[in-house]
Amino acid sequence: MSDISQNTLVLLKPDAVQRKLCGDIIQRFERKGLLLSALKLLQLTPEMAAGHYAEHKGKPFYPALIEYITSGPVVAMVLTGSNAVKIVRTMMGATNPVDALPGTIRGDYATVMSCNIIHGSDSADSAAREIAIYFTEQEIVQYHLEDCYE
Ligand code: RTP
Ligand code: MG
Repeated sequence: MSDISQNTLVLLKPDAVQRKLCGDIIQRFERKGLLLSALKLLQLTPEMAAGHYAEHKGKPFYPALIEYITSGPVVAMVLTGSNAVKIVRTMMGATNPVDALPGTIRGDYATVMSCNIIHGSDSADSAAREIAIYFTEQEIVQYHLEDCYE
């Protein structure tokens, strides 16, 4: 697997904000070694939610998914690092929290698929598409760690 740095889009879903889990989840990613390149709290419009979840339009769970993701503010961030897409997906755990292992974010904090705490891009192509929904190019700050903090 390539060591080339990637960006990935993470959303802390409305239940993460309501349950005050944002700091804890961000800390997990920082401790892992991923860099925060962009961060904001926002309320998704139905249009933004439909763009984000376009691949699921028409599926039985789609209306509930849009209602859930627009039910309150979310925290959106761009995380950067080697293999960031795969690393974030591994740290998130399985989509259905019933199958998510302890130690993963969904495994530790969620019980049902309809409120599963976190979204992470599932590929580099998805990441590029999703990042553009939430952030302008100017809002993404690419930087290097000073030698003493590497
Ligand atoms: P996400 O996009 O939110 O990061 O989740 P994911 O990749 O792990 O799962 P995905 O298949 O993309 O599904 C998006 C969200 O839709 C809900 N879902 N419900 N059968 C169902 O009832 C069902 N399948 C998916 C989940 O909330 C999932 O996170
Ligand atoms: Mg997905």
